[in-house]
Amino acid sequence: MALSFFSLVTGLYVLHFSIALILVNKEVPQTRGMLYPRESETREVRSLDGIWNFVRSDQANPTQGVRDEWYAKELSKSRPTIPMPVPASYNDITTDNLRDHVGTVWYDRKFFVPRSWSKDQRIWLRFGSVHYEAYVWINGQKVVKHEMGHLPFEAEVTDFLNYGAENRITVMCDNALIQTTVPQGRITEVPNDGGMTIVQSYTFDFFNYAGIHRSVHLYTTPRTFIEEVEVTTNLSKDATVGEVFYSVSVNGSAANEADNVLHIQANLYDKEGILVANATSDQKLGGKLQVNPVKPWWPYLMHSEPGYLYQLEIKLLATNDELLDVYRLKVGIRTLSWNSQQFLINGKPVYFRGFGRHEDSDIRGKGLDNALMVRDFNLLKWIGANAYRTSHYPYSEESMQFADEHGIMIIDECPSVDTENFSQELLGKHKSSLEQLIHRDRNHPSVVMWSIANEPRTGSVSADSYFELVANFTRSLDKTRPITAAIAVPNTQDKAGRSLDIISFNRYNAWYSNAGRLDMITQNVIDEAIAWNKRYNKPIIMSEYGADTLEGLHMQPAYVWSEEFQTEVFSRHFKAFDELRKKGWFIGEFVWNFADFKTAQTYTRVGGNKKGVFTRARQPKAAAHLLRKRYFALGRDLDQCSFPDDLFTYIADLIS
Ligand code: BDP
Repeated sequence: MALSFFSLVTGLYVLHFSIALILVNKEVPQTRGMLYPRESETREVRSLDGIWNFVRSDQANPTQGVRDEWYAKELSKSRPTIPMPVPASYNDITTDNLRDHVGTVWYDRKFFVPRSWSKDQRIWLRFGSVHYEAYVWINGQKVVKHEMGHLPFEAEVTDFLNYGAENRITVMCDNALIQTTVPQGRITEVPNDGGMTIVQSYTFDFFNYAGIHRSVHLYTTPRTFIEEVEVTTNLSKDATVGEVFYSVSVNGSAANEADNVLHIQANLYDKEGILVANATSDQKLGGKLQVNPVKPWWPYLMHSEPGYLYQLEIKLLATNDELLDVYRLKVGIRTLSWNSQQFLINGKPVYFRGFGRHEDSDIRGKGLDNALMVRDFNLLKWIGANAYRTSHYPYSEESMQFADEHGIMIIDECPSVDTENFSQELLGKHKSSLEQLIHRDRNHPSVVMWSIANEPRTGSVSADSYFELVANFTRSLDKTRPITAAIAVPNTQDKAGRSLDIISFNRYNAWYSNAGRLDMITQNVIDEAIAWNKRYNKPIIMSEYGADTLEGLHMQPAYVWSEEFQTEVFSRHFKAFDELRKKGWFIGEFVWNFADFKTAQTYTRVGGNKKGVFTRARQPKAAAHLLRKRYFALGRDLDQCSFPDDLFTYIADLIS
């Protein structure tokens, strides 16, 4: 009996084993709207963050809540609820084993909608991210379904709300990962002490945190409103004149009236709020603004005023100049270019010195946390990093805005990690994840590269056409940024590199290979980077290297897991990087990882992955001080930045 019951459950999470050798390029749905919710004279924003009510479904019966229509009334009427913070992962909040729950969970809360909102406007409900799949009801009516963690989605709820009255929002979230989700996982049915249970497994090395991870907003727009704004920028050769090209899409009935010719008034303000350029759009609602003299957007430590942002004000006007809508966004004016040797920003070659990171912290898991975000940026700047990769999924919109402001360059990665079993269905979802990512992040000056996967199994035959299709699709959406992927298969076996613009490789010398052998790092790194470059004739980045390190464990001579060992591993890599830098095509070094983070339970992980330069509580390990000296030394050598006063501790008069 139990067996057939569980077979039914696993059947719901059908396992796909299709080894599709012929992959066809099919269209993926295009994202609409989803401008970050901002208040203006025509828009209001309200947060639904706070404590919600929460119910976990019976693992063996994940669809019961849908069948029994738990969304039709308050959740507490169907099941006992517990309080659950939003935003946060739900996994580490309770004292029982919610952590390892597989399948669906439910959230609900009530909220008030003022009477004033009923007047001639539209109301939108927007989620910053729910991992992995979400179904949303308002007052018992289904309003939106979305698949894919770490990316926003929204729905118009104007006709679902009670105005001047209380409303209820219900969310069902499913964390199950199968072979056709992004990322992939497997659900299996295994015996346990009580009979049978279902188990979620995955190969990627971070905990599959789930829940309502980012903020939930209600916001208003006018009936006819600015739905999309796309911005690209350019600089004159001498970098004195800047150009901002904007294109706007409008949604609403006024846009369809033949005698109403809508137009855009675009105003650009500098940091002091002074108007530096303005223009009226053409009939396609696009146009160009010219800024002379311009202050370009520069990365941190590459310029004395990094992260310079202008404010672009977009005003939507009717024929009679009636103001219909206003939306404002920050714009950084910069150019990107690349060739077989270099990656350049504003015409200047870039050498990346950064990190692979995770959105991860104690208790909240992957939940948005402003305190953590600001602390992390303070540490990035303290250590002299100029870049990070959003390994292995899109990070919060708030952190993207913060990176813009602080001049931190981002390699923006979609949620495809350890990609394998290349099927047509997976290809569609993978492309959709990139479409959603690019739609969300295309206007950020901090985003300088798209990463289309981390450690995909690119040795297999079908990886060849699969990654060609993914890369071409990405290029069709954005030609202004190069494409990379962090590859771990040996270069002789790789089949994806030919489709990329920049090759990133991950390798753990003295850790996963030749563990403990500090004398087997430098030459291996040099040889491998050269081999990648020889094979593809493209710029090369080392996107991951590192060693697990238990804070406070000291051993001399260095021994695996000790702080001395991590420091030595870094130093041996630095030697290799300096050799490689002389070759001209080696353009960056990214430590794995910025901070310790949680993983699935395995005997290789003591409380999680400990390769952080910072602890999970964001305090430096010994190697952080070494890395800081290197990143600032590189900054001074390459970008003429100055040293912070406390970079070198006084030792003696004899040493300078
Ligand atoms: C790499 C993965 C990364 C892991 C790291 C490690 O890209 O996600 O956390 O190895 O094992 O292969 O520390």
